[in-house]
Amino acid sequence: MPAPTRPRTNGNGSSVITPDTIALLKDLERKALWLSCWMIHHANHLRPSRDGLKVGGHQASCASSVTALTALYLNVLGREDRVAVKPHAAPVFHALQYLLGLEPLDQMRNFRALGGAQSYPSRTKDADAVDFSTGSVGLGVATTLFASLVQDYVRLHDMVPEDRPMGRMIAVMGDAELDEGNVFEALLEGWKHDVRNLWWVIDYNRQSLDGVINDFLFKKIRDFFRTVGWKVVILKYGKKLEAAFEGPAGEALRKWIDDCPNPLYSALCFKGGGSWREHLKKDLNGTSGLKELLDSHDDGSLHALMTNLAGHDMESVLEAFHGVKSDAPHCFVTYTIKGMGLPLAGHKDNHAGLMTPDQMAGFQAALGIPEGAEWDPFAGLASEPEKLRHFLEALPLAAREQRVQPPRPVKIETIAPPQAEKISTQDAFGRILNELGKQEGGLASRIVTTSPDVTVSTNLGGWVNHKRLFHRERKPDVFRLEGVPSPQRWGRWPEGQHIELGIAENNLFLLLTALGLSDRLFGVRLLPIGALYDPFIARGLDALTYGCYTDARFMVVGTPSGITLAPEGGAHQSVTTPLIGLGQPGLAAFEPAFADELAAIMEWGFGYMQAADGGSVYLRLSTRALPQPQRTLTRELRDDILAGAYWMKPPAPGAELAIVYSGVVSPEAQEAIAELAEDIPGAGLLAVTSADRLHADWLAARQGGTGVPSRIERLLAPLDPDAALVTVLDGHPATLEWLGATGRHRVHPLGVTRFGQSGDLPDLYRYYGIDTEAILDAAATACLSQLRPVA
Ligand SMILES: Cc1ncc(C[n+]2csc(CCOP(=O)(O)OP(=O)(O)O)c2C)c(N)n1
Ligand SMILES: [Mg+2]
Repeated sequence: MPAPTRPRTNGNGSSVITPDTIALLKDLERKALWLSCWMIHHANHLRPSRDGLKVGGHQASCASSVTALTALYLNVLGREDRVAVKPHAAPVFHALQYLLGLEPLDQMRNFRALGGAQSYPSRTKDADAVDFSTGSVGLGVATTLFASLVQDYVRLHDMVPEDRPMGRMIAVMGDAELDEGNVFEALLEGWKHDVRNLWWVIDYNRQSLDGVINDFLFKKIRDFFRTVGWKVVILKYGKKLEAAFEGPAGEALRKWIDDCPNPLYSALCFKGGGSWREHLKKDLNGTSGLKELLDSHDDGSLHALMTNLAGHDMESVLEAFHGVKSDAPHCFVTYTIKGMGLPLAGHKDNHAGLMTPDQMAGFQAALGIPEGAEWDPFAGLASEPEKLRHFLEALPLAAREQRVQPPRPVKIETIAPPQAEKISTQDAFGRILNELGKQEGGLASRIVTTSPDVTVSTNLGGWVNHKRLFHRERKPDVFRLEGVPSPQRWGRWPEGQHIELGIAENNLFLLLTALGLSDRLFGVRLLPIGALYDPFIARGLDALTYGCYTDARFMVVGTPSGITLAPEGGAHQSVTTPLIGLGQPGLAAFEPAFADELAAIMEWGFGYMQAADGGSVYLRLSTRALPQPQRTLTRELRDDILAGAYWMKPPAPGAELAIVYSGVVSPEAQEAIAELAEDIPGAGLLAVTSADRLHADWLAARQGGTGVPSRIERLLAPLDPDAALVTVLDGHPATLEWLGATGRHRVHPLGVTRFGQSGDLPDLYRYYGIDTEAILDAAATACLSQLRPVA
């Protein structure tokens, strides 16, 4: 489906790049630079410090991308475009939002203070229009790629009006972000999925945090991007330098700059006019026309000429952006200088460098900003304030209405558990989705699944057979056409509802992030489900954290999990994922044992993913088939399952022992409680479906200080106050140990604390001490220690 073409006009419908427009943009670029530096200066030097800590901020990083960001926000962007702003240029973003009238002054005054503008752009915490959070470098960048895939998805599924122009998903990124492997993982995946409408603007200042980077990086960048089908636009020299290259010494000058090592160029940028002259005189001695060139420039104008890189040349940047003629992904390598225009320019240590109060005063004087007018949007600019105001008000981004209309909630139908006497939670998950896959419209039409090359082995095969793989192009299942028997039907088409990824788990979580933000990016509610082997959550953990941080809503299914994966061995067995579930903000973690619990949790989860105060959901599942309790969930039991725990065998009042289990070790716990029936008939068996929800509820009750007991306290109330708890799960015991802190109960924790290994279940459960015998031993120890007099 061709994207509607984008008019090359601004909000007034007039031509975009007139000399008048450029003059206004240059003025506003200066103002954005000033405001970003002032914001940082104010936070560090003028706001009283109560703790003596350095506040920080990155003036040099801001200076290097101010031209590109000004060009984008104040000229190029339309209302459908979405941008990930380089983390350390957050102040420029805030300044531009302020100029657009979208950010109150208070936010800038409180930069890096509680409730103020955030250090790095944050969707959830900033008051203005952040599209993609950034901070952990590389992740926001790659998310724009997946957002472009999601944009294609919602369009090809006819979920957005056909006449809505396609937005461009844009990352303005630091050059060192290309050191992050996740960026290349994403590039390859983007190539497979033929992503469109994607721009990455690389702030090629050739500096990272610690120093100056390799001279020939740009060649590698160019080659990488071309290899995966991107158009690469290199913006190297500005208009002044281009003009100088036309002169008699032009060729020699161009060659000198081209050959100039990055460290030397950076050092000269820092040192300024006289040092350029010295080097050029020495290195280009005898070049005809050089003397005239040097004589016609004083030190200041020679410095301006030699630092006239295209990334700081508004005209060149605008030409490049407006010169894009297709929806092919574009990479702009914009040559810049870190700290351009500031006394920090080019210095290798400038990343966290701050201008001194004297330097700021000099900068303020040079810009003609009167004292007291530091926050004024137009003070010191050449253009008339009225003209600037009018220009800004007419921009598409300045309009007050929301750029995205929130979608209506998707109604969640009842999810029935699969009927089986014995079934694993992974199998139940597959069957639930298989049933959903038979349905059209409603909930089923909003579910999108994805998996990093483990679709079949996590049991998504049935769903995919119904819904097929998503791809922009229709591609038949060749095995099927050739009559090769396979239970999998893997045709790809634009209507498909499963996005198959390569193995990289970072990509899984970033795609889930983009899918899980679709309501806020594109006004379309999707209910994404991602499945992967539980241990490999750790491989994509920063991306999972990023997704949660940015409040994307998805369901992640970690399966299989734990040492229950027995013969597969230690490299595939997860130990600490329950602790991730417990500790990760924005993620409600569950470890059900039975199919009916899973169905209830999934049904609830689809609602939680849409609730204003909801979040994402993590299900830790297993391939071990367990005998199922023959029961119909009462409303009360269902509520208990969702809240995190229920008594599978209620304790007698005053009972001195309870066994508490989570997940797949349910049979062992049940067996142990049955064996104890004679000796300790009152002992209870507590099934924990979500240590995370229980814990959160307990913390809230404690911290709320209302005196109302938490759910776990209410559940444990029938026990003797000194009762012992034997806790057990196929995962790290700390997941349940905290139960001992809720009262006086003594906890005897069982679980896995070492890497797993191959074996069968009896051997492994014995070896790691989570079998029935281990539970009974722990119960015996608990009861014995109870008899001992307290010292
Ligand atoms: C994942 C991650 N690792 C490390 C950092 C710390 N860090 C912040 S900025 C930076 C260097 C960034 O250099 P570049 O991307 O080139 O930005 P610029 O030069 O434009 O400031 C580093 C290492 C981080 N923010 N995220
Ligand atoms: Mg850099």
